[in-house]
Amino acid sequence: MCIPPTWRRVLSGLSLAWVVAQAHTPSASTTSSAQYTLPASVNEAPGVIPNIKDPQAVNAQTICPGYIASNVQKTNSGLTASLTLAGEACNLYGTDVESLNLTIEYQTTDRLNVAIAPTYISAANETQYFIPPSVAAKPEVEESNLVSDLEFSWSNDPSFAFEVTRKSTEDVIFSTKGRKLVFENQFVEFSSALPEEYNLYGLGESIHAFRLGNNYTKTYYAADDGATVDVNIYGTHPFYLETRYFTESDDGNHTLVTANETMPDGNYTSQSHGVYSRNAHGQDILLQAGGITYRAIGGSIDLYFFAGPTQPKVTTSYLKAVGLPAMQQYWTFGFHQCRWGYKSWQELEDVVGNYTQFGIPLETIWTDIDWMLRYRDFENNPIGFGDAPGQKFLQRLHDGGRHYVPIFDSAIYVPNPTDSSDAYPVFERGNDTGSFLKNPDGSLYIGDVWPGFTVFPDWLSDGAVPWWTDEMVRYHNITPFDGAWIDMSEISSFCVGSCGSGHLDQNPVHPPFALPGEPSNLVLNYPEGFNKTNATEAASASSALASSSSAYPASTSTDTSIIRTTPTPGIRNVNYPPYAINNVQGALDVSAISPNATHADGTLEYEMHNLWGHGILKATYTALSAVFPDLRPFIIGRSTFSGSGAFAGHWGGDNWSNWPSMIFSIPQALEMSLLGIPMFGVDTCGFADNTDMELCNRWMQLSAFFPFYRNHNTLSAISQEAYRWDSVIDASKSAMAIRFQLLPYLYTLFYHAHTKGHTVMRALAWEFPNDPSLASADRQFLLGPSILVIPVLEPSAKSVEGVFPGLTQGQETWYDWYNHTAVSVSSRANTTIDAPLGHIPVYVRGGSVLPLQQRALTTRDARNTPWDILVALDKNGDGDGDLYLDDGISVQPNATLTANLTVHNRRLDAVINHGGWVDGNVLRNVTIWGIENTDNKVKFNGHHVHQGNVQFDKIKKTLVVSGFNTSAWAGDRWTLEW
Ligand code: MIG
Repeated sequence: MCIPPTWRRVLSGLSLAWVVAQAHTPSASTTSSAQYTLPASVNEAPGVIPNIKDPQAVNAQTICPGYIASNVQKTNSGLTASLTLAGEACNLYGTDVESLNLTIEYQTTDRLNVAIAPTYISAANETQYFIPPSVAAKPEVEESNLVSDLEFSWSNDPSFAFEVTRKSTEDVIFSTKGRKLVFENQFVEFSSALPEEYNLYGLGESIHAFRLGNNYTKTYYAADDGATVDVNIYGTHPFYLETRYFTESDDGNHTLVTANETMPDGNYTSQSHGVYSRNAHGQDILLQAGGITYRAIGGSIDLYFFAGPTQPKVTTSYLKAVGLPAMQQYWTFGFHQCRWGYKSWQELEDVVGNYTQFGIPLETIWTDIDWMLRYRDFENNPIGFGDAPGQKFLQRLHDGGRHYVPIFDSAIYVPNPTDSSDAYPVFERGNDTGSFLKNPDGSLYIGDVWPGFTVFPDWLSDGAVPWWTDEMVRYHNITPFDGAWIDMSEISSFCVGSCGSGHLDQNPVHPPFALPGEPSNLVLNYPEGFNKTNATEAASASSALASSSSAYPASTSTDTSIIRTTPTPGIRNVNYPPYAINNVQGALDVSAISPNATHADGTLEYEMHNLWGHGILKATYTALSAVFPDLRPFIIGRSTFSGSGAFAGHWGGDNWSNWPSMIFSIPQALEMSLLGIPMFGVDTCGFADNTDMELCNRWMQLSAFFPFYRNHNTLSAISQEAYRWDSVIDASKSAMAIRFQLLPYLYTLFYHAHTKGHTVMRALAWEFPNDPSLASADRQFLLGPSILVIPVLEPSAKSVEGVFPGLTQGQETWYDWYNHTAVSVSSRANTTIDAPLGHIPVYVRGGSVLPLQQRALTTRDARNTPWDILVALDKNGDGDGDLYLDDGISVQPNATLTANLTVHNRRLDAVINHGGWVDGNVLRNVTIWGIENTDNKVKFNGHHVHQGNVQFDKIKKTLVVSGFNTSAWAGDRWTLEW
């Protein structure tokens, strides 16, 4: 987050007057002239008591009447009915809507839609009941009169309720029975029973355990907070996966079982389904022992049930409905280095040079807001980031096969009208095209972000996307960047309301808080364990912290007022809705633009808030498609919505340089996987505070197995590039060696994600669906089906505890990546694995055939290295794998190549489908793990391989065959027999 909650409280003590101060920003990009510093009070608002924490809160179920269904009509794809209020309106957190339409659609064989929306939307009470399909994909009926395993049923006893049942098993997957439907203009509540100790996943974005549990409220209100456990953070993805485990008796009856880590081996099965609630409004979703309750402050009920019955099927269907993940360019899987505080092109070039000098791969160098002139998008700071030197640097960088990605902020500076030297044409062009959000009175909505007072693009206006596109094209003409990093898109503002209105003559202003490194914010913490590994430094750091305690005075804010509102008929209170969601920022207009900011078509930000970040990603996708016709846009965005993965990747931002942040990166990545944003990774080595050698060592290794691999750091924290410590150099190189070998595999996984909705990073529970002991496992993970990673996640450790799924049940074989031998363990429970610093345990699943290439300093060079084929045999001596190749950049590649590799009966068959893509790199080795014996009569394409090219290791059970003297993918097929 920009302003950690503690600072937020602390800073609220400043005077209410506008104050003039020197800008202290240690960044070269800041003006050195006197500048107004906004008082912290600009971001203060009366508090609210979240309803779920309010002892006075009334539970709608106790007083609201529910609805009665009538006029039920069958349709080609389902049914329609009318719902009428079953009694006197309760008007608890809004005005009850008298009459609703119910629409049931069987949209595909495995997707059922249950929609409930007001019959008549009154002008006075208008709210955005429906998300326009142009804003976020709306799944539609794809076939009529189809046969589905899902069944919708309903009753009016005592009031309208419905159930969704899986016909084949008679399992009720969603039931509102006994729970009333509440539908008011500012409050929509419905609820379903769930099995005891249910296994629910998803409902991102959150920092939370992978399995969500039944004591958790997921709040959606996109917030400038990326790291706080269990609160609303950047993204809104109201989709969950539920998995139910069963035992089967001889008569075919299945009995639900409660999953836990220590349960005995047994004969289990599982079934999974998915539920997507297409509502973008602020909301709380309560996971409690009895079930799940949705409470939104507007919108309609628009539920999509996905039948599964497996996780991969659910995920595929969900992603086909909301948007399959974008295909990424090959180079984006290289290693990325970023930090807040790089001051010049020269410094970037030095960092790149250092990576080369230490032999560590580096693909992309990034800049944070430091590149901008006074934090203004699309204007380079001539000090350090001049246009011409930038062009020369980028030419050299590109020649070396490397890339450059700058940050773009979501807010646009409004120039000081009284200062002609402050002109900012980017603003003028956007304003002229009506591209910015307005106040209800039609004036510009002016908030405050890095550059000072700012406006915010209105993605519902006709002008905004063309304007944004034009600015990107213009900027790229000056500074040929390769991708876009989109920040602050929640959308954030550092003040409450249109605080800049009438104050533009004070622009630029300094934010109402101290940046890291500014006087009242000088001392940064070190990770846990630092006191052991760095005793001397730790002692001085902690005494500095102690003596600096006055830098963090207790809050002196006197605004302790609390606002509780009650509904006014016919009027919505959008800034203080009667139902207060559990927003981490308190009131809805704190640290975000106000809910009454108004879009071109009259829609309020109240309705769109959680969609703003999705809007800028779509706009940026359009913009980059114009900047780079035919190239896959590379975008990493902060705030996302269901379906954003079709346009962008995402980073787990503003985490901390501490061990818990590293631990949470795994469940967060698995969640993003499930939600269709496979291009995900977190700020490696940690963002806020200082990192240390040990944490950075472990983290550089862990992130090497995440699809998006970027080291990023906050302003003023100690440097944390991989070459800063000897041990981190070695650890990074060894983990990157594996990553680079696996690049073709990772790329192929992305191809399957993009074309079929497969996942890339995978939870153990997904790959081993019949083992309920894995339902919560989130300290280890798989990359695709074949690679298992068991990282060390705590300081001072020399070993790690891990499980090897399916091994003791005799179903799976796991091979140690480093010593090539099969793991043997005696118990299904945790095994202690040796993992000294610099070693990340990685295993290959038996049954995998992996085409590998080699580490190089860039992916461009890696793509020119020889191929090795790794065969890890399963218990039957079989295996398979595949490969997808193309130019690695084009949206519609005109040349592709696929290969299927199968092993059976001591024979590997490679079948190659040529779609015009040529890869001339040689086949160097084929390595087979888990081979019991060989008569050394190895044949390649039917011809004996020379003895000297065959190495069999009886003890390790490995066979290495070399000397092929042919390119791996040139012909139509080849075979190897042993
Ligand atoms: O917190 O641009 O998450 O990655 O370094 C302030 C400065 C704003 C938030 C992003 C972070 C970035 C920082 N930004």
